Amino acid sequence: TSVDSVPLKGDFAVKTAPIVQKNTSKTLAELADSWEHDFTFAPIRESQVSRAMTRRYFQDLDTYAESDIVIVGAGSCGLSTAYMLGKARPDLKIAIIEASVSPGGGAWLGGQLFSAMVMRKPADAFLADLGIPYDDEGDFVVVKHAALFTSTLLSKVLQFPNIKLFNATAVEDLITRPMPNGSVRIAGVVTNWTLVSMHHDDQSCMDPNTINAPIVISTTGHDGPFGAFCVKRLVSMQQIQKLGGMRGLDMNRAEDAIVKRTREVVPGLIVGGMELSEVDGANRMGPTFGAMALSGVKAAEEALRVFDE
Ligand code: AHZ
Repeated sequence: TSVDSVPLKGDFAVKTAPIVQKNTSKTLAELADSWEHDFTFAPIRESQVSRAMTRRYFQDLDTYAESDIVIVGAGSCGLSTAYMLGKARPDLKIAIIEASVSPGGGAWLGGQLFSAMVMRKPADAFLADLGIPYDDEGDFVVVKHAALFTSTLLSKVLQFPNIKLFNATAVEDLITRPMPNGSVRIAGVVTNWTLVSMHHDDQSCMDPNTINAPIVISTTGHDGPFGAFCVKRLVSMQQIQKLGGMRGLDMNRAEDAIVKRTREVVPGLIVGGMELSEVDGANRMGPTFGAMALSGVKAAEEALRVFDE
């Protein structure tokens, strides 16, 4: 018998007894009078905090293990896609997998280290739908801070009850099913904690998790440490021959091309945003974000076509 076990036995009953929560909610005005007098936080036991988080997370893992749509990457395109899907179909289960701790990808600044975000028309329609204010400069509009765009979009996406963001989680592989013609259809994703994904070379036995879904939408950005993940995997599994490779910067050509080419690249896998530039050899656009928003709108439409069929 360990030294701890004796007191623990009696204690255990007390610790597991349900803690009755008193409704201690106050208005901020009532709080203002209390700082010097009776101010105190409502009581809590440490285990309640752990359980409040882990119970929900594991419930979400269970719920979203079978999803309707998985979005890979929560940058400007992935979040725009999620917003459109969440609005259109509250009945679908949508999981977003984001490798970084912080969702938003490259859309926290407008480009370089500057704050303002430029969107060419007609992408102002997306801002209007979100209720984000902007300066109208004729052919383009300017949001005063890219973070205003990203935080507004993110807050709306996170409020949809049928969307779950799993951040700090990387897509490590794709689930496939054979097709009669010898190719494959994408049928979900293989995931792992990003910190685990980063340590496969020096730790063993860190097998991944999975999410089954009939539609995966990949918006992992152009090639980089994490970018273009799904399309690079399509090449290594011989589902597309090679990548076109993102071309140099040409704002006019790039934005039109990304929106027009947003599509199901192989059965079950829709690609949007800058990941597409790697598939098709499209130009980059630099710091203009209209194509990311409208590629997201189009990716959502492509996905919904499958469910509406
Ligand atoms: O962390 C990545 C980022 O948040 C995430 N991601 C990448 N690989 C992943 C993986 N699993 C999970 N294997 C992954 N998440 O995907 C997100 C991509 O966001 P982004 O902002 O890089 O891409 P985007 O296509 O939404 O927006 C591109 C914005 C650009 S790049 C550009 C240029 O270079 O010219 N111009 C614009 C407007």
